Amino acid sequence: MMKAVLGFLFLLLSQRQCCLGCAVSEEQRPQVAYLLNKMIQSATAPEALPNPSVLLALQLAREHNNSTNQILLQRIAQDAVDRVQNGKSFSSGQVALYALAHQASCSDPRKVSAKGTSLDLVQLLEKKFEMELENIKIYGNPLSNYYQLGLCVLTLCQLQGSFSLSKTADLFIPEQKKYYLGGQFSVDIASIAVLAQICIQSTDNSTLPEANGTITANIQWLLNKILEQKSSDGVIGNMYSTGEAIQALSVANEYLTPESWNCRQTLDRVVSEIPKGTFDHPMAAAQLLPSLEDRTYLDVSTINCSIGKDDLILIALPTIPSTNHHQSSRLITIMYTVTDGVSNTFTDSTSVSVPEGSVLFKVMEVAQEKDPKRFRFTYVNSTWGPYITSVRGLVADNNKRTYWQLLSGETPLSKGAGEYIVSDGESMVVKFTTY
Ligand code: B12
Ligand SMILES: *[C@@H]1O[C@H](CO)[C@@H](O)[C@H](O)[C@H]1NC(C)=O
Ligand SMILES: *[C@@H]1O[C@H](CO)[C@@H](O)[C@H](O)[C@H]1NC(C)=O
Ligand SMILES: *[C@@H]1O[C@H](CO)[C@@H](O)[C@H](O)[C@H]1NC(C)=O
Ligand SMILES: *[C@@H]1O[C@H](CO)[C@@H](O)[C@H](O)[C@H]1NC(C)=O
Ligand SMILES: *[C@@H]1O[C@H](CO)[C@@H](O)[C@H](O)[C@H]1NC(C)=O
Ligand SMILES: *[C@@H]1O[C@H](CO)[C@@H](O)[C@H](O)[C@H]1NC(C)=O
Repeated sequence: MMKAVLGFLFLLLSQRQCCLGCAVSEEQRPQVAYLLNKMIQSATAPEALPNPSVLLALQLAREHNNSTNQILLQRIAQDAVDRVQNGKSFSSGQVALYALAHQASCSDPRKVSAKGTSLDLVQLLEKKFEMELENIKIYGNPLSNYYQLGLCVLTLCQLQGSFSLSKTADLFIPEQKKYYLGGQFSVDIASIAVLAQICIQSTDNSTLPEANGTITANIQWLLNKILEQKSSDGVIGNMYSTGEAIQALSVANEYLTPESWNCRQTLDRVVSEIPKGTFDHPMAAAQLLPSLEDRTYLDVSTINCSIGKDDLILIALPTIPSTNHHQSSRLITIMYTVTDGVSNTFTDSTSVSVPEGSVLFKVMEVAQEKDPKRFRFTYVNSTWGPYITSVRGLVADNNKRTYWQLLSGETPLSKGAGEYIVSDGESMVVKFTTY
């Protein structure tokens, strides 16, 4: 009897260790503060873009600076109203993140007010989600991508928006074009899809058995695929998908066996990268942070708004010297190539000199200046930095699943053009590709 009870307790404890997620240790706390600091610094800079992912992360953190978050909240409220009023682009996933950030800040996403008007972000999201489903029905592809569809469902589920459960169950049924980008399984997309569907299973008791069975099978498949992407050192996918993967695995406890994943190993691995500057980009920090705090995007609806009311929790912010590369005056030489890998209409190369420590974007600018005809390009400023939209007039098109891929030799970069630091003699390639 006693043995059975002990056995049961042991099982409970070991399960807790296994999959319920894990938070950073006391010794690792300074690394969390370092990331919070990075996010706050960049988000409050005058030229910063309004960034709901950063606000969401700051609100999910254990320590806040309420006045900072209040400023950031106002900025995204204003930006949401501005985008709607002036018909600016506002994708489904963006609307979802803006709504989540409001909810996490204890501000009603159904009553977002700025400039004297009030906006219902949940209703807008319902509409955006419908448009995505409509596009899939007609063209077979969403307007955005399945990462954003996951964000839509995750958000509607938590904010009690309305959406069709059976359609949603079918939406996430495994298919190559949903979860793969350029032949590579996307841990990011899969993780958000898991979070969305776990949300449905844990909040909706009216799901029909058939839809519920589909959702269970979807989740199981996704989790297996995510775990297949785990390297022996604990990284899941790449460094930038690991935070979201931790979130997904943490909420999927019931689907996992204790030996399927070692949360501590994965967490220690990503934390060890923080002092190297790997997560200095505010988006990288924002997507990792919830996992360090043993929180997930599904905790948004349970945030206690009474805590952090009056700047009571302040952050002690030690600055860890980061391995920031400084530009020097020494010039280095890069071989720069732009190529149309879809229709093979052109391949042009040039040798470019830039100061040591420059990013790829700088190489592209110098080449453009030298020979605008061949090397002109356009980009948009996204929260991840400059996103290359066209080179030599050839424009990336989501409907045709084309994009401008960045490579070093033949290896795709895991960072954008604004962040990737080039080395002397390196061969940089910007290639029109399908994903
Ligand atoms: C879908 C996606 C793509 C699609 C985007 C088009 C589409 N169909 O929507 C495609 C496949 C084209 C793509 C391309 C790239 N991507 Co991408 N992408 C994603 C993904 C899975 C979701 C983005 C999204 O919709 N977010 C939600 C919406 C609401 O936010 P958003 O800011 O409006 O989203 C837009 C931008 O994020 C932009 N975008 C997508 N990827 C990237 C990468 C960079 C560096 C920038 C500046 C912008 C950008 O496209 C989104 C849709 O318009 C993220 C995963 C993640 N964790 O964020 C990776 C992710 C952002 N991508 C990444 C990378 C590295 C790239 C590439 C640089 C890869 C390469 N070697 O070429 C290129 C960008 C090159 C360029 N032209 O500048 C990394 C960025 C890591 C980092 N530290 O910078 C991520 C985090 C994936 C990962 N785990 O490594 N991507
Ligand atoms: C909190 O934020 C406010 C406004 O951004 C700033 O003035 C203040 O110094 C911050 N406090 C701490 C402890 O960081
Ligand atoms: C759906 O399936 C899950 C997992 O199999 C189960 O725990 C849950 O109770 C089911 N929900 C409903 C409403 O049937
Ligand atoms: C389902 O949830 C609703 C509201 O959350 C509750 O009123 C109802 O009793 C629940 N039904 C079942 C069968 O648990
Ligand atoms: C929220 O926090 C306040 C202050 O700590 C506490 O009094 C209250 O009970 C909490 N509410 C919930 C729902 O946990
Ligand atoms: C900040 O504090 C105020 C009360 O002073 C509270 O109403 C609000 O929800 C808090 N905001 C955030 C973003 O935490
Ligand atoms: C992107 O932002 C930078 C710096 O904030 C600005 O100089 C540049 O003009 C912007 N580019 C575009 C295409 O909006």
